[in-house]
Amino acid sequence: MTGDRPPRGAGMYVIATAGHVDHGKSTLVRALTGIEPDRWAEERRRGMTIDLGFAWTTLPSGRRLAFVDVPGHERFVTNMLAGLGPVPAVMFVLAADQGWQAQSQEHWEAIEALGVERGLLVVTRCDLMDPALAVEEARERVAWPVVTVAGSTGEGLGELRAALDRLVAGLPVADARAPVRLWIDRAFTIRGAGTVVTGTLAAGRLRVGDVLVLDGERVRVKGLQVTGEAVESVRAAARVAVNLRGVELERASRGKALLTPGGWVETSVADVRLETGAGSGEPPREAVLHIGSASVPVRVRPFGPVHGGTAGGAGMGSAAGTAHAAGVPRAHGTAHAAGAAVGGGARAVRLVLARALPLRVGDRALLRCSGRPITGVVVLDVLPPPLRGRGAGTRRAAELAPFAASDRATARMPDAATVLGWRGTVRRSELVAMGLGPLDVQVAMGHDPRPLDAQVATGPDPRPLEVPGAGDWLVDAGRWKELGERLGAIVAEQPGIPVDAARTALGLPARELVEALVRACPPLRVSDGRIDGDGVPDAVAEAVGRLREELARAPYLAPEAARLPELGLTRQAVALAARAGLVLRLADGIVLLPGADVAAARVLARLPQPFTAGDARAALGTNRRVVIPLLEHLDRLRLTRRLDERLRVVTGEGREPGGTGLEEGQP
Ligand SMILES: Nc1nc2c(ncn2[C@@H]2O[C@H](COP(=O)(O)OP(=O)(O)OP(=O)(O)O)[C@@H](O)[C@H]2O)c(=O)[nH]1
Ligand SMILES: [Mg+2]
Repeated sequence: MTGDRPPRGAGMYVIATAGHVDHGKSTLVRALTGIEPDRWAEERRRGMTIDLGFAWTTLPSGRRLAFVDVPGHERFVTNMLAGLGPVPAVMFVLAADQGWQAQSQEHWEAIEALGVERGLLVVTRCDLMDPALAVEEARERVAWPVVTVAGSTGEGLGELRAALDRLVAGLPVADARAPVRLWIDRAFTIRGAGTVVTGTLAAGRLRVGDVLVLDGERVRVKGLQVTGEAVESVRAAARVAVNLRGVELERASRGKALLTPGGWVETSVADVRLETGAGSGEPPREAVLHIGSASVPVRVRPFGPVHGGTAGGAGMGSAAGTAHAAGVPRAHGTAHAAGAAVGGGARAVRLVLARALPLRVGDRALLRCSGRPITGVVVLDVLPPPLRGRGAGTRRAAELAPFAASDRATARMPDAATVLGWRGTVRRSELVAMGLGPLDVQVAMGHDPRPLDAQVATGPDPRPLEVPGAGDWLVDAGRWKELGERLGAIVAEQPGIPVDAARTALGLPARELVEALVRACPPLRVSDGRIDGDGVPDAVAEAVGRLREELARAPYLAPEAARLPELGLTRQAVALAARAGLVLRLADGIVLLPGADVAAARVLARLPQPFTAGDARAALGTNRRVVIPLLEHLDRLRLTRRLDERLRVVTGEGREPGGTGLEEGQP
């Protein structure tokens, strides 16, 4: 069977075995594939599977099927779970002469907790006893099709192959475009080739030369094998062996994962819903989390109880579900609105992992704790907020309550809009890495044509979720509106605030978000890296009025620096008025009215050319303190030109009658 060449294009499938020790799992795999799954001498000596075994065959249809053969002994449950973790279906084996045993039960609970819904029940050793009783026992628990066989005599294997063909034909097609998370289940070295890891590729595709992430570091795929044959590329599902360039064996142990760069969040904190086994009593404080081939000790932190509500997890869920189905961004704070209880069988808890794992929203995993039944968990958030301060746990519980219904049929999952509502601000790439694809989110880039109120409207909106933001950043629409209001208040209080200062004041992560917010909030505008509103504060406008009166008779005789504050023109007021075009600031403490420069050039044009600073001072009726910076300003505007240390001329531009409408000497 090993030499079978599969027909081109036939898919490959991977399933795991399960069942009590000695019930005949490995015997069946051997009989079906011709490959010995018990790889170790110790396993063969003891007649018992200790670690995972791997074997494959071609089914009558031409489909290729690989088995991950697991140990049944209770001491090796961790190994069993490492094999079961990444597969979509199971061949559950029960000995006709032994019936339902302890690890039959434990394996079945694990299968349920991990949400593995497809499988085949194989009652074997039928040569030893009539299978009727065992079949009946199993049927009380397992709703899968049943096949009766005898692994060691070969009886019923034809029917078993046909049943396996039907099983895999009904499996969902693995998504080859998904990011790769190859949970390593074996790692070894081959002389001359270096480190090789194997795993069940459940989704995505691998190519020789690919760069992947292992333990936070980039590694390159040097070679690939699928069921013993070298290949250039492989798409899920498949059993694969990956030869890694320059990776030491210690770095590539079971439970680690090879990841598509940027495709995953590696986290050591996750908020999860407890499913099976969570119905009664307090959850354990410490347990082991099993996901993929990984098993990691975790601390379990329940959130504070939520007061004032009934056991309304499911009810909350359906109410919030309506809003989300309509694709409407949720106003900030809605999640806090209802006091839904997280008790009553529905549980959300925080897991703190002993080491970071690549997790995403919707992942199923299980918790084991000695003396307690297995608990299934579903990941709700992989970048949860730190719980700081009083009431933080209660608030978090309320946020999670709509997703904590223990009833699988009504349980909902947080989507991109939910997470955005929780966080307020999130990177689009982070949502993707969390498993909340970008497809339903279109960033409005601050150009959403609808007014802010409409952007947070609660009415049904058939368009894809449109959220404000900038670049990679998305902002919850309710938060955006609130930020716009706060920015308006900040600018009213501190007109001309630098963009970076506004970013800090608003607690925003990126400058581009502030700029987008300004664009979304007319009449706010950015100039020279500062944010202004419309006009200037009344006090500044009044001070400019007083300046105008003061300059009415002598438009070029700027008030003394000490006089400015008396007029109400503090340094800050001058800066504001200058940016708003209400005054002409020649130098520190020297302020004229706008247009005074052009008018001065016209006066100077009537002087005999060239002229001196003294000539200019007399013609303009001002003093030396003002005339020097004024002339320098005119030089910069190219209205005058300096000939030497003493002399200037008015240029052509300065002499031409301008279209400014300004009267000579009357700016
Ligand atoms: N008579 C008979 N014996 C069988 C049959 N299948 C398995 N056995 C025997 O049962 C014993 C256990 O078989 P295995 O295939 O190693 O059982 P297993 O489920 O893989 O055991 P673990 O991997 O240790 O959990 C071996 O001695 C087999 O020869 C069968 O159909 N008929
Ligand atoms: Mg075995």
